[in-house]
Amino acid sequence: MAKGGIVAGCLAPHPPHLVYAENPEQNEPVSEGGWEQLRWGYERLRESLKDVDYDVIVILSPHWQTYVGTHFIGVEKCSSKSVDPVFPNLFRFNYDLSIDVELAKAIHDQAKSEGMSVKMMTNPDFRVDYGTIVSCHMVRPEWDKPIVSISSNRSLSYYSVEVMQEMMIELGKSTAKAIEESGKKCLLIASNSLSHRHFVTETNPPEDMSKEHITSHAMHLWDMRMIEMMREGKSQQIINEMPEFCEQAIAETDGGALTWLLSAMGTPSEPAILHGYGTIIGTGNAIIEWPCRNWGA
Ligand code: 2X7
Ligand code: FE2
Repeated sequence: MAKGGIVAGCLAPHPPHLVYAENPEQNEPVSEGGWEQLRWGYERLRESLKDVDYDVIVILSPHWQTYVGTHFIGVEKCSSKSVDPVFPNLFRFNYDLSIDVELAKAIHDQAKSEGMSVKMMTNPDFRVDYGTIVSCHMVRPEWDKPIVSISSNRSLSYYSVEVMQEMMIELGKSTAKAIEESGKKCLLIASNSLSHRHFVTETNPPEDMSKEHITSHAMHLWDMRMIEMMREGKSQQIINEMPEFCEQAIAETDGGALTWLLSAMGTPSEPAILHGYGTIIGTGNAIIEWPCRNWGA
């Protein structure tokens, strides 16, 4: 069997506002648009991936939070309505998706053999988190690929960003090894915003773009610093600076998704492609692609 591999890694943020603004048939609320810079960024990412052949999307979302180890969805079909607990006015989305349980189990088993605490989630009524759904929808609205859904182990809450990073680096290596042995071509998604300080009141209508901006200059500077490092291929420096970034920018990278992604790609020194940047209720969001398929073996 030919070796599997990662065709691309993506940083693909999940504020439900993006799906709300797109008005897909699966989402109940109706909008007049909004957040176009980010939605055009997703358009550019989709264009970049349109001729890329892959079998499965592997995604880690900070909104599926598990406190004892990392969990993987282990049921083949998930279908229900996902309602954002904070923004039920924007996101009530009917989803119907397939899970690649075989690959999920392979990553689980590999991580377990490395001593990690892991669990297959087999509850057939499990409600898939909105982070996973929004990022997958924005990257591949056709919903024609199975996914592997990985939880965010909140080791940060018990320990520190440093411990979270150690665990995500290991999970990334286990993910890469299991993918290689599976023979499958995979698209990896880290589903998170960058700076995450947000406004606490909503405008009327929510898509009033005259009110949208970053919450502070400090948050802007952190976001630009992280993006520049990604564009310059400085993955190791990103990992080194992650504790300060998480603390000072209240960054959503605290869920471990970006560290996991960088580790799975081998902490690349190749430059990433920035497809778009924009704010959503004051948080910073970048759509970034690492085109691993072009890097050679
Ligand atoms: O989950 C989110 C987020 N990360 C950022 C902004 C707004 C809403 O939801
Ligand atoms: Fe979020």
